[in-house]
Amino acid sequence: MMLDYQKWVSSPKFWLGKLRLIAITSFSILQLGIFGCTESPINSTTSSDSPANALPNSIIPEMVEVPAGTFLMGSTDVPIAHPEYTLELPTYYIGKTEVTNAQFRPFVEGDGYTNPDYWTTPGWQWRQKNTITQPLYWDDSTWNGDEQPVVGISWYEAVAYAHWLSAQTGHEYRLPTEAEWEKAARGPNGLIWPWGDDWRDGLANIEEAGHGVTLPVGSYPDGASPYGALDMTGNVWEWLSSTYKDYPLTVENEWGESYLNQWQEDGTIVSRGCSYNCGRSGSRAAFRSSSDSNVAYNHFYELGFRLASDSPPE
Ligand SMILES: [Ca+2]
Repeated sequence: MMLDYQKWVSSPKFWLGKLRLIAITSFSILQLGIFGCTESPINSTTSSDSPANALPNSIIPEMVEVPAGTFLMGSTDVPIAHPEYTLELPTYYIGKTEVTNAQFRPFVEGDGYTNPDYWTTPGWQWRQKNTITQPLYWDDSTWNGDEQPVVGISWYEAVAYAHWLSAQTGHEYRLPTEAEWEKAARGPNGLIWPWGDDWRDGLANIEEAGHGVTLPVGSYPDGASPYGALDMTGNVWEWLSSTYKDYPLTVENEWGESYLNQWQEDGTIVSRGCSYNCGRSGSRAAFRSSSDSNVAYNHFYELGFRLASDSPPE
């Protein structure tokens, strides 16, 4: 995968994408000059003018389909997930794995940390104030293997990456909502763990597996959810687009400009999916957690993310 990325960076297609992006950015600045408008940084990243398919497929996170329909959310057995209730979602797509360091690398080495177009307004202010230019553990060999999930990132960086990838590919990626994450993990009938209702050893990188560190994503293929999503419990916690709310939830748009821009540094954002450091009770797929938007700055290396999308990538 690293080889593919290096080939991509040195390819004419990469530099063509760069030039296109510069042209789009320049055009946005020109628009501001002519019309005096305050263009949304978020809207401009999802422009259909974005360079299409500039990245090699190996760098783009793989997605699995979750078909439309109802599902069981919450659990009477998990105190913070009361009550159990039914929701319905349209078809959507979710990352087969957590986003890896190799997949995050072109965002770091490209203009991910220098172009405010990808960031929410509070996120960009946070990045500037703290001079954030890469994930916290980017240079730490314990955490930075190509196939390990990216960690040490704030929610702001996860959102910016989704906008950046959308701009690179012309396909809109986002973070999953809490409801989408739970259905993808538990299937339509509310499984206790992604693989079923009975605990089985050797299906997840949680504390009792004894690794004490993140593993390459997808290291437990037999622990797949009913839709084929991997590491839905274990390896790293995963940022979602949802703020923490009491159940029952309703299905809402959580990827609009005003929604994303409302979360300041103390925004309470849900994370799901358990880490290598979770006990068995926390590894239940209904278990909920949350963190402040800027939590990477507090040295948290158990937290990464996976993507979602409304439509299948081409
Ligand atoms: Ca996980």
